[in-house]
Amino acid sequence: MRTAPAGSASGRRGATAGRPADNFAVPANLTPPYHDAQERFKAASSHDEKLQALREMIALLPKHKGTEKLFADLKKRLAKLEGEVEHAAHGGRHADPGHVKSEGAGQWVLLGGPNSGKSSLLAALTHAHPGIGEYPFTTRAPLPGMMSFEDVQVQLVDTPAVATGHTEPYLTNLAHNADGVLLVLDVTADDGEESARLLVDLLERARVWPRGRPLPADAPPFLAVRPVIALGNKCDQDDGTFAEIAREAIGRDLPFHAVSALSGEGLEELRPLLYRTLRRLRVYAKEPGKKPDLAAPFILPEGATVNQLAGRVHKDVAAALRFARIWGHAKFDGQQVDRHHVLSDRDVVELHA
Ligand SMILES: Nc1nc2c(ncn2[C@@H]2O[C@H](COP(=O)(O)OP(=O)(O)OP(=O)(O)O)[C@@H](O)[C@H]2O)c(=O)[nH]1
Ligand SMILES: [Mg+2]
Repeated sequence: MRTAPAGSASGRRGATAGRPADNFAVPANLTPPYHDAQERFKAASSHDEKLQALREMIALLPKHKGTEKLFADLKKRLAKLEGEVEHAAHGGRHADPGHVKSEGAGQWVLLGGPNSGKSSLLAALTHAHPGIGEYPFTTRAPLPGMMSFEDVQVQLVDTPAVATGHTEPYLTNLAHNADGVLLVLDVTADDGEESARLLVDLLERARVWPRGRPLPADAPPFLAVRPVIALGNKCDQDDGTFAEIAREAIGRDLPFHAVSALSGEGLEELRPLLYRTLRRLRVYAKEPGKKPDLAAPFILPEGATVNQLAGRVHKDVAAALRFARIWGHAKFDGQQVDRHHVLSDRDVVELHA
């Protein structure tokens, strides 16, 4: 084990003799972004935050002879942390609330002020049964649910409220690691503008950059460019004054949808929007001479090729693939294509190995 830099280890919480928890031997020439990531590593309160900061440190470490040992040390710590996160994900003692395993076509995290209706939306769109209450801070921990849309499932994650002095620190990680973020605003609230500002601040701390917003030249590193959609909930009670103020505060460039978890208004439009915004493809694989399993599409990113589908079916199929036949958007049914062919949503693909 490495020796710690002078003065860094003693007294630190979690440190063992001669083996500091959060300190690293420091060679010269480390850049300010590296130090910044290291500071975030030290300050991290959850496994996910630590993991993210550590990955950034590794990426930002100048690679030369003088940093070889530090590089090895960082990699070792990364492997250890990844092991711990894996353990937690499987019900280990230290389950991290900032980490919800993504399932289905993709994960949307719902963020919003107390009583904005996050849990009500989760209940209306999925089969999950979150606690719903008139009083604030009903939800104490993230809760996932699966939303059906046609033949796919999209994951929604309900979260504890975002409020001054009460925001759970792990929400930044949850937002950063999600495929998309839903900002839930209560259109009947008096403090709507303030709630919107808190959400904007949270996104900034989470380093989530709304997809479609031009990136500035001085954009901070490691931004997660993700779709962000604002929902104006409780539109059944909207008197029309709120939406404009909230849109201004949340950012006019963000898509804004009026919904009501109570009356169901806007929810049927929301399902396709959430799926389509993830930019995924549903592709049905079939074996020659057999029917495709239309109930179980493979979900691939937009732009995926026949090769990627074959890899998902089995690595041996991908290795031995000679060609494929496609039914769907292709010019004619059963058209023969090679492994580089770009797939479309709902293609049926027969793989010939
Ligand atoms: N009128 C109306 N009331 C709603 C709507 N959605 C939620 N509510 C009510 O608003 C209150 C808060 O709803 P929740 O779903 O618990 O809100 P939350 O955002 O999960 O709240 P916290 O967990 O405390 O952060 C409850 O009394 C709901 O019945 C809606 O669309 N219209
Ligand atoms: Mg709730």
